[in-house]
Parts: sequence; structure tokens; C-alpha cells
Amino acid sequence: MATLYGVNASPFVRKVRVVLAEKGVPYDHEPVMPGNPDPEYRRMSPLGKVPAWRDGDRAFSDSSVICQYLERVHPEPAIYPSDPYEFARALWFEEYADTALVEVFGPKIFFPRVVGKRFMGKEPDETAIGKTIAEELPPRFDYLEEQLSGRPHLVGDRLTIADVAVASAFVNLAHAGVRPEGARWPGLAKYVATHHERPSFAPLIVEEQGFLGLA
Ligand SMILES: N[C@@H](CCC(=O)N[C@@H](CS)C(=O)NCC(=O)O)C(=O)O
Repeated sequence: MATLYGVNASPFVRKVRVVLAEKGVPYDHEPVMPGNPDPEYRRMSPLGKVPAWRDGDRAFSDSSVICQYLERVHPEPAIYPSDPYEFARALWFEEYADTALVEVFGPKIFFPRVVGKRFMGKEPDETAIGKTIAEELPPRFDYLEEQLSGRPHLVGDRLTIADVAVASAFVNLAHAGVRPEGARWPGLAKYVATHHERPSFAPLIVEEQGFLGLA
């Protein structure tokens, strides 16, 4: 059985776990922490980042690479559209989630409010977090609300890597107690809640809540 390396609360590790669940692929899970200096780990992930993936003597890192590899090895159900334009759009939303969403949701909100507090005993700077929530979340939420236009998926009419990546980023925000307000972003609020209820997401969220002491 192949092994996924990386701690469960990472949005990138979660992306891969959701894809594995959607495709029904069993795997072993080693909850390696980011920045692991172990030379053997660095051979799989030279930058020390999580996730990494080992399948026999084949090992490599990066959630986007792993998800595309999984699509080739386990094509059904497809999570990448076959239409070239829809494929490009799905990759774009994955990229948007992995950069524009994660860089704000992670280090500016989730990390200080949840990780710093629980694992380092550090009180979060709520003034800075409140400023981020007030200034940096609305343009991102507005963009996604407009792109969704009330539809259940970002690209086409079924789950793609776009939804997996975007909904995964929103899990970290939810762990920090922040969700898009339904009154202002009704489509996005429903989209996030619906994806987090999927059988591929829900058990992971419960597992993470236990790990993070949020249960
Ligand atoms: N592009 C990478 C990003 C992975 C990443 O940044 N993971 C974080 C944890 S959420 C990490 O390992 N950070 C440690 C570091 O940057 O040294 C992917 O999609 O896998």
C-alpha cells in the first residue's frame, strides 16, 4: 500500500486525502511535520514540505503533483475535467486556493489562533487577526461568490480539483472559527458547508478537530 506523508491539518495534505477518498484508494498515513529534516524524508521532499507520497520505490512531493499522479493511476472518478478550457479553469482555482487563500487563511488566521495557541502556548494577536478578517477575506470571498454564481461547483457540474483545493483551504479557516457569512456571501457559505459535509471531507475534519484540541 502507498504512503502519504504529512500532518493532517495541512490544507495540502488534506487535498490529497480528499482525492484519495473520492477515488476510494486505501493508503497508509505518516503524519510528518512540515520542515522535517530527516535525510530520508528530504529525498522524497527536498524542500521539507508536506505532503510527500511513496508508492514502492517511487516517491515525490507536492500536493498538486500527487493529485495529478493519482488521477493517472486511478482515473475514476475523474477529478480533472477533460475539456481543455474546464481543465485550465480547474487548475486555476487549485492554484488560487493554494496561494491566494492559503497564504491568508493559514499564517495570518489559522496558525496564530489554533496552532500557536495549542502547540506553543502563544496568545494570538486578535487585533492583527481581526484586521486580516476585515480587509483580506472580503475580496477573496467576493471573487469566489461571483465565480460560483450560486452553483454547487466551481467548474462544470461535478466535483473537480478546484472544489477540493478551495474547500480544503476553508477547513483551516473553519478550524479558526471563521466562515463566510451567509447574509453577505450566500453562495459561498452554502458551497463551503456542503463540501465539508461530503464523506471525503467530514471524517477528516473530525479527526483534525481531535488532533487540534477543537473537539
Ligand atoms: N506547493 C506545495 C506546498 C506545501 C506546503 O507549503 N506545505 C507546508 C505545510 S501546510 C509546509 O510543509 N511548510 C514547511 C516549509 O515551507 O518549510 C504543495 O502543494 O504540496
